[in-house]
Amino acid sequence: MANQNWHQILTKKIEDRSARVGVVGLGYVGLPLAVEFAKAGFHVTGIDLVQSKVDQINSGVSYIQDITTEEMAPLMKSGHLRATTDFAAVKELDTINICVPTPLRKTKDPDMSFIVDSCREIAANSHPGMLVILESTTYPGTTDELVLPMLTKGGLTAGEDLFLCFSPERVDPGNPNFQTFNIPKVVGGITAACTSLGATFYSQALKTVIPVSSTSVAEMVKLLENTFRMINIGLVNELAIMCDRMGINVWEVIDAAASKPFGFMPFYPGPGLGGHCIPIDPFYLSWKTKQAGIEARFIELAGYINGQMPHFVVDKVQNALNDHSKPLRGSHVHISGVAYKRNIDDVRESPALDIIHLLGQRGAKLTYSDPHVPSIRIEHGEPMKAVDLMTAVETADCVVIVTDHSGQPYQELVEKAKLVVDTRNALKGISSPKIVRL
Ligand code: SAJ
Repeated sequence: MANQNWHQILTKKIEDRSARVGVVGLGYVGLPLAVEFAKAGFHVTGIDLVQSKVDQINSGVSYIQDITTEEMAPLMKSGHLRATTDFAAVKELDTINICVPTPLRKTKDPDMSFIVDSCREIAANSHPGMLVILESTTYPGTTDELVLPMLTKGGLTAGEDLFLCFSPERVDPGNPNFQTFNIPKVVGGITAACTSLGATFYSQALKTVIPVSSTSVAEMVKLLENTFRMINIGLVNELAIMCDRMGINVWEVIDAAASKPFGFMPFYPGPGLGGHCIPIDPFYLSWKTKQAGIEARFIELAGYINGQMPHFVVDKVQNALNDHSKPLRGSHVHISGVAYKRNIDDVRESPALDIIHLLGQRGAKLTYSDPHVPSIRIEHGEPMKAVDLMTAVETADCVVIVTDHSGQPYQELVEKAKLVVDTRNALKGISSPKIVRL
């Protein structure tokens, strides 16, 4: 086509909803995003490598807790949402959101393979007049240094016939108050034209859009948000260790500090840092700053402290049993709750897995219960199946509350247990000589 004003053309197609929207990666970020744009009236094509996910979506079944099958069914019926494993679909798409995983390797350096593979496929099927937005959490500079060259090597020009942005995903699975539609959406482009098109795009389906001046700003926003949490959790974990040595109730300290109506935000100590965001994302930043010769010391220190918490808990269990003249070796220790945080079923990076592994290394006989997690596999260990909590409490020498799921019979647990180590203040308000608190 002659020198088209693609910005104008795409803006019009986005505003009249005729733009064909694509989402690469149909997980807890991509599927809700695809559903929001389908609900806004766009025809959306989801692209995922896993055939079973594609089949479930095309049969109107949701596998994501925040999306109901009832919500998806009409979108399938009306043809506003479909899924495929074939990247050739990109040829027909006007916009593409990349929502693929960005895991860290064991060596704490970023695994960019999912982003690279997706960009390779998109580049192979690209055409003039595309808006591409990377949403996967990554180090500042990824969009400019890695994605842009891959998408322009075929001759497209950013800001003219290719519009490239970064927009951090802020999905909080299971959050009853904030879902994709009403979580403010930050977006920054390679050029001002890219940013404005990205902002126009999100404004069609999401409640609030926050344009920023570049992709690096948008990438850094996400890392600040999650590094802020990780470091503050590290701070209160260190405070918990200090209070333990000084015989001060750290939970009472934090609750009283939280009475300050300004300039304070409570975080709580725990058995360690789990999940696929908070323990991971800050290391994207520290990896990148290291390349620039800057040591991200806060991140490294907080990572160390948070990583020590499982060991701190295991020592606490051993000392508590010792105070009851019981060696850890040979004692039955029951773990109550293994998900990485309350009321979810996700065990990724869960400190419970480390605690079970460490207790096993010291000879404890282990069982666990978790209403949301029927079975787990400990690294290099046999799979474990959940047992009934109160049955285990009857025989365990020590019960360790690692995840404080709601609706658990904590009062009865204390009455029947011989000894309880509470790492989450789940027994707040219950006093008993049997309770040892973090
Ligand atoms: N944790 C503590 N003490 C705290 C808070 C959390 O030990 O005071 C632990 C949790 O038990 C868990 C880990 O830290 O093991 C992470 O907990 P999280 O509450 O940060 O939950 P995540 O990992 O699900 O974080 C997500 C993030 N959302 C996105 O990245 C889009 C985070 O930015 C949200 O703030 C968080 O959800 C949330 O608030 O629920």
